[in-house]
This record gives sequence, C-alpha cells and structure tokens, in this order.
Amino acid sequence: MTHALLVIDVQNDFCPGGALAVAGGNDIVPGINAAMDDFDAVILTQDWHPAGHSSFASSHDAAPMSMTQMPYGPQVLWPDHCIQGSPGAAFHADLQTDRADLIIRKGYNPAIDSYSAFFENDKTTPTGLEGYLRTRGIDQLTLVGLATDFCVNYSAVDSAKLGFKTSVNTALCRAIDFDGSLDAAMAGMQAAGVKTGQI
Ligand code: VGL
Ligand code: ZN
Repeated sequence: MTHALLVIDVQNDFCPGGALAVAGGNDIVPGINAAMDDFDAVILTQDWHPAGHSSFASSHDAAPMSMTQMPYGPQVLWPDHCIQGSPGAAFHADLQTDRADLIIRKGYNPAIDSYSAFFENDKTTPTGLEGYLRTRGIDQLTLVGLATDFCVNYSAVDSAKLGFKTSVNTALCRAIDFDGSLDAAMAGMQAAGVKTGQI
C-alpha cells in the first residue's frame, strides 16, 4: 500500500489568536511534523477563501455561527477567516511545509464552501485531489489537523466513500465542537468506515 499523510488546514486562523480559533490548534504542530517521516507522501490542505465569501456571516448580515440555507443545503456562517493571501490563511509558522509533495487549496469558489479536501459542499464539485492520489497510486490515507468535526470529518468521510483506506489520528486533531458537532462527526466517520483513534 502507498500511504499518505493528509494534513488538514493547520493555518493561523484556526490556531489560538486566529479568526476561527480552535482550542489547542497549535499543540498538534510538533506531532504532525514528527509524523511526516512515517509516510510515503505528505499532502497539506489550505482553506483559501476570497474576501466576501458566501460562508462568512458578514456577507449575510448574520451572526457568526448562525445557520443559513444555501442552494446546496444548510451552511454554518463563520467569522471571516483564511482570506486568500492574508496572514490568517498562512500555515502555522512551525508547520514543516517543505516536506509537502502537494498543497491543495479549497474554498476558493465564492458561492460554495468546501470543508472536504475532495469535494466542495455541494458534494459534487471535485477539488482534483482524488485524481492526484489515484495517479500516484496512493490507496491509504491518515488524516490529521483542524478541525476534527468539520474539514477533517468531511475529508475523511469522502476519502472512505471513494474507497481509500482511511484513518484519522485524533491525537493530532483538534475540534471546534459547536452544538454537538464533534460527537456527530465521530459517529459519522465511524459509520463511513473511517478508523479513528490515537494511531
Ligand atoms: C473549517 C470551518 C470553516 C475547517 C474551515 O478547517 O475545519 N471549518 N472553514
Ligand atoms: Zn473556511
């Protein structure tokens, strides 16, 4: 098997002090760096929104963390975060980015959010990651990063659905844990056949 480490959204805005800070988001960086040597390939994702993105509460005159209905389904409205080229969108300064074979950006479509590294939130528009993995012969993925209950969860479920052998190392993830989202994410990943735990 060819096994890749998929590092989800370890960016300043998801770390303490950032616009959408995940508690302890920075704590996982040394462990992720150390894990990189254990894999055949290392891939990083980067949440990468244009200013005024449709997932931002500020674009709807709504409160951050409220819900809205998009043409593709319900959507959480987030604080402005990971705006293309901003310091908040940059990777955490200590993350070893030189080791990455591929950096894949997502969320750049103004009208559609993209939690998953594989598909935008309409669940049909591909990012291209699947093709990259298949043409490289990668058939196994371990996911780490931020946030467990959103981008890690959606990416892991899509990965398993696409037939990749998929695990999430929860020791190297941190969650937003908003309105029961972490429990729902853990159950959803397990139901999709994702192996979860301190692996
Ligand atoms: C994420 C909310 C909005 C994530 C990205 O990386 O989990 N969450 N954009
Ligand atoms: Zn985002």
